[in-house]
Amino acid sequence: MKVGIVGATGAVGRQMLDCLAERKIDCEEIRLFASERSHGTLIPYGNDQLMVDVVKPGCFDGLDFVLGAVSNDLSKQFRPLIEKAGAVYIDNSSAFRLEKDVPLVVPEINGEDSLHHHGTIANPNCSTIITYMAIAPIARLSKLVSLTASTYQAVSGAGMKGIAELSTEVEDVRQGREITPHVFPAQIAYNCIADIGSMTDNGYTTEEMKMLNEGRKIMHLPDLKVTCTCVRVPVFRSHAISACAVFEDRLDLDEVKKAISAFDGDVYDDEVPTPLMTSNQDKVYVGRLRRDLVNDNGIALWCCGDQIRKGAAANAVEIMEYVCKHA
Ligand code: 11C
Repeated sequence: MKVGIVGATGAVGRQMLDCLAERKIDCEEIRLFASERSHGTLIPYGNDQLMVDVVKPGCFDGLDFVLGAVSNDLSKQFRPLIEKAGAVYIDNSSAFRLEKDVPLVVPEINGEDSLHHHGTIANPNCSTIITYMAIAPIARLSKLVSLTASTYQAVSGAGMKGIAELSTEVEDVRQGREITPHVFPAQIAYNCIADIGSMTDNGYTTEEMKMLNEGRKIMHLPDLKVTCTCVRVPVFRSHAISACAVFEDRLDLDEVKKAISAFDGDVYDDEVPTPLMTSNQDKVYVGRLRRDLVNDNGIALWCCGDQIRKGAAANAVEIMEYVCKHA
């Protein structure tokens, strides 16, 4: 298999490369692409080092898959070149997620959808992946009707620059220096910011609307109702979500725990999962399962997952594996 990664030097791009190595994917060739600034950078891969190139005419020729970890604008530029070269593009941007002909896939939930691609497959938003990984096994017991969620999103969701901003601000606070946020809309050190993405007309942010729109598509539930509040928290890695989901039936909590434990990619944890304990691994941890006190058919839970891995890079690599295995 010949694989390319665009955006190879970012947090998600680097993790994609690590995932290829960890999962021992048999790659005959790997080509890394990034901006001019990173041209010539060497990135370790196993016992080798791979050199980062820039995207130029013909650079995708002969590749089977290209994994994308670039902005929406760059993704729109690269997609036609990748498709023309005959490679399957697995894109982590939000540019094409809601397009009818682009499957939006979490392999454990709707892997089948990836087999109906027309050249591009989209990787969902990170909080969306982690939340529905927790909800999907329950939704197999009874139809999911609605979801109310609040996210607690790590700074690395905004890439390397988000990590740098939290580190800098913590030091600035310690030294008594004035804080000037650049990446986040307010100081993130010792703070929480309920403002991720950009504001839309209905008072929800773009990030919050992904939980609704992408959730409907992944779960094949066009009428699913979702209310979401997305919050940035001063955590380096792993997003956490407090979710309350309402189902058609009143479910037995032990049955629900069993279903979550049996679901590929999930761990049910009777302790309280935290971002620290779920960082640097691909599993989604679910805990605090309890009956909703507002709606008889509601279930409340807490889940955590590494958003650079399962929320982005690992999910993309799993999509590639799924397509290879089933095509
Ligand atoms: C964040 N979830 O934590 C965002 C970043 O739709 O894939 C990813 C945005 C997306 O800031």
